[in-house]
Amino acid sequence: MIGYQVYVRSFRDGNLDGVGDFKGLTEALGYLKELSINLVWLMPVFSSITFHGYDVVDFRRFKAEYGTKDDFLELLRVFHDNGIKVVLDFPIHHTSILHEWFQRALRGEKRYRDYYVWADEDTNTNETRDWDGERIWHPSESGYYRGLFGPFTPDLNYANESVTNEMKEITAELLEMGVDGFRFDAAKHMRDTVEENVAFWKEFLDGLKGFFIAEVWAGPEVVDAHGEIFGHMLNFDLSYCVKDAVSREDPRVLADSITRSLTARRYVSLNFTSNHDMNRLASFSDGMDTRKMKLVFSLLFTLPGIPVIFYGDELGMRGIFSRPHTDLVLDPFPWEERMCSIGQTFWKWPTFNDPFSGISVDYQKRLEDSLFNHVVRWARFRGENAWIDGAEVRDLRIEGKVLCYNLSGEGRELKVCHNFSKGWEIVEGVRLGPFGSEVM
Ligand code: ACG
Ligand code: CA
Repeated sequence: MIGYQVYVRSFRDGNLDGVGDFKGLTEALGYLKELSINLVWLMPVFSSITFHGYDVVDFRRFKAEYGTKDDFLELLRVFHDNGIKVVLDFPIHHTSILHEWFQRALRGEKRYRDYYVWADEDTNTNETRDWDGERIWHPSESGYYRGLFGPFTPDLNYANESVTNEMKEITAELLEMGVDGFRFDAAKHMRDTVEENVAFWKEFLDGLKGFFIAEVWAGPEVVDAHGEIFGHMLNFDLSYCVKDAVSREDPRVLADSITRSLTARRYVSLNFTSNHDMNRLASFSDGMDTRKMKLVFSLLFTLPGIPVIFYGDELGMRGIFSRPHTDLVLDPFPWEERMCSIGQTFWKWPTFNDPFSGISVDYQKRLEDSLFNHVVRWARFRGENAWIDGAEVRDLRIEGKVLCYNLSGEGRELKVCHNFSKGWEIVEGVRLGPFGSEVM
């Protein structure tokens, strides 16, 4: 399988208003097929007032500018007819302060007050997040409420069965509608301890059938603890290390990560190029040149799990992550150099990827050795070798700057070598060009 993470607003426009939408995305089918994509993850599409959509106002409505429910159903129909699964980003850990439930809570309605988490006498309202020191408790006219991701997104109270049941119902409705599954946002934060959190999800997903991915941004141990329940886990460790290794021209960092995060697992690992919470692939560290980006793709397409492309990384779109301006990694996707053709989105001026940057789809398709064509070739290889998803990595070995390993599964076996250096290398009788890869 090959996955593609789409930010709908920036991807493709279907009604000439410059804002990406369901219709545009449906029309991009041909493009996705060129990349052999069979899993599409849509960043939040529910009604919300922000550009990112992680603060949902109504889980039963789509963002108006993305289209109607019928447009969405048509998208599902077309993608399903073409063997593509559609997975929705599902930020159910919190809601927007504008969600009706929170508004009613603020008005003092007991039922809805219990939908959220309020401070009592024992609460330390100066408590901060362990990873960046931001405050967790926020004042309101009716007391302090918990909002792990800030004051605009109060946390839902999953200790309250009514909340769990209501969210389960919404989840079931979406599956019923034809959605294939979800990327559960902030999945590690539903409960205080890892054990409780795992138990929560076990119960929540009980009886629901779908393609479930968890965003548990943590080290392999915590990811593993959740693995069996979801079946698919975003692999932050590997996704970071693959870029770090290529960037430093040293395969050891990656070899360690493969051993740590990709060997003998009871779930499928999602190995992504980058995502909306970090610098884009092309802007990793001090920036990656095309040859290095190519190697990252060659690696991701020859490792077990599911490679996931963050829209535009296949073009080498740049983007430096910064909070709160998280749109800096969400530039409009450049279909052609002028960025002014049918389907082009232009809801904002691109921050890093101006018109005529030489990265558009149209431009790169004409260049035989472009990054895009490189990705298409490897994607085709991977499409023809789907068994690699569940393969095992054997005999991981490093010789100088070359990493070799064997992949085995379903009675098949391949030997793969990757060169992390600028020069030519000959290892195990294989001749490898600068940052080149060979599969035997
Ligand atoms: C998700 C979405 C994100 C979204 C929200 C909220 C959650 O992808 O776009 O924000 O709906 C934490 C959470 C994640 C969260 C990110 C943004 N992502 O766990 O669920 O924050 C450490 C912490 C992680 C932390 C990460 C952030 O442990 O928990 O993620 O830092 O940088 C090694 C370690 C690992 C460590 C990393 C990095 O890998 O193993 O533990 O992670 O190093 O140091 C959106 C918007 C926001 C808005 C919000 C409402 O983007 O602006 O405020 O919605
Ligand atoms: Ca539009």
